[in-house]
Amino acid sequence: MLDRFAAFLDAHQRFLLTTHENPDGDGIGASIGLAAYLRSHGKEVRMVVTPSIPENLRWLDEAGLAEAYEPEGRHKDLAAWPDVWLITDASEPHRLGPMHGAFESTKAVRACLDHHLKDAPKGFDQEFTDATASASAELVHDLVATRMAKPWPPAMVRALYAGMVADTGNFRFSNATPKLHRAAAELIEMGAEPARTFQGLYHTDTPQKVKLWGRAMEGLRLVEENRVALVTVSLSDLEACGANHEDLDELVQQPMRLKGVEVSALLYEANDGRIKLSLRSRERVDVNAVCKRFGGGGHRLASGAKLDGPLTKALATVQGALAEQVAKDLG
Ligand SMILES: [Mn+2]
Repeated sequence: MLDRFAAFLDAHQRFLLTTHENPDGDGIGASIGLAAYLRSHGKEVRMVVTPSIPENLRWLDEAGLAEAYEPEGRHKDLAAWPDVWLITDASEPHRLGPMHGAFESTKAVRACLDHHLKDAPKGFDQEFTDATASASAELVHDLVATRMAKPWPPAMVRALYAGMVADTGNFRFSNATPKLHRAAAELIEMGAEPARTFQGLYHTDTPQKVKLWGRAMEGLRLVEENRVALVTVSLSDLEACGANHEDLDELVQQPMRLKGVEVSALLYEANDGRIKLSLRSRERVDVNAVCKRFGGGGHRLASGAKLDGPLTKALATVQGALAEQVAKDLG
């Protein structure tokens, strides 16, 4: 796959690099790494991000390559610029969010570089996917490994390492393969800094967020013989802490630290008054089945849905559905 990808890159000149909406460390890391590779091969490269590069990833982009998407401003004619429009770390065009329309209209070759396990990608002229890779950054690493003399540019080294850290939870998840560790070791030899990367990616919370998590955990409820954890956050909780909805990211994972908890549920009030439900399962309970009952979905172990308010009513509904699913899956 990578030989085919390298030949494809060689054959074109102007590359627009984008990743999924609300990008993560891997999408940004893979894009910045690939941009450095393309530039070293004399290519023109732009990188456009929706809505903008997240605060905790800005240090990866010292050159200021990432342009925040401005559909009414400087990116009005974005679709006309590239020879190749490449999406990294996603293989479904709609994951571009607001950029999707422009992607559909472009005359450029539409391509993706991705490692997600999905059905065959649709909506691309060229697809480069490998579901055995732990991260898109690993794919870029493997591309560069046989095609660029070492040492590689510092920005590339930092970005690829950060992408690997981001997608393996700092080498904690089951996708942290021996091969990935070897690649990461090479990057460290070229200057990647594990401590700085971890601090940069993860230790960036605000006091407002930490207070909100404390408040949410204060209200933690354990039901079904302590196998189900329930956490709720209302708009007034957010207000009381000076926090916002972004601060809820990953909160649903928190109760999974508890021994014996099989399912964690987070319910929070959205601005429109509806209730967003987020579910995580350790391994045995099918939370996708629960979310499907409410018109939502996702994966067996991570899923979401939207319910009508108020929060207390939604909580009771969800609790009932979880009790039934737990009885079914755990007996
Ligand atoms: Mn990824």
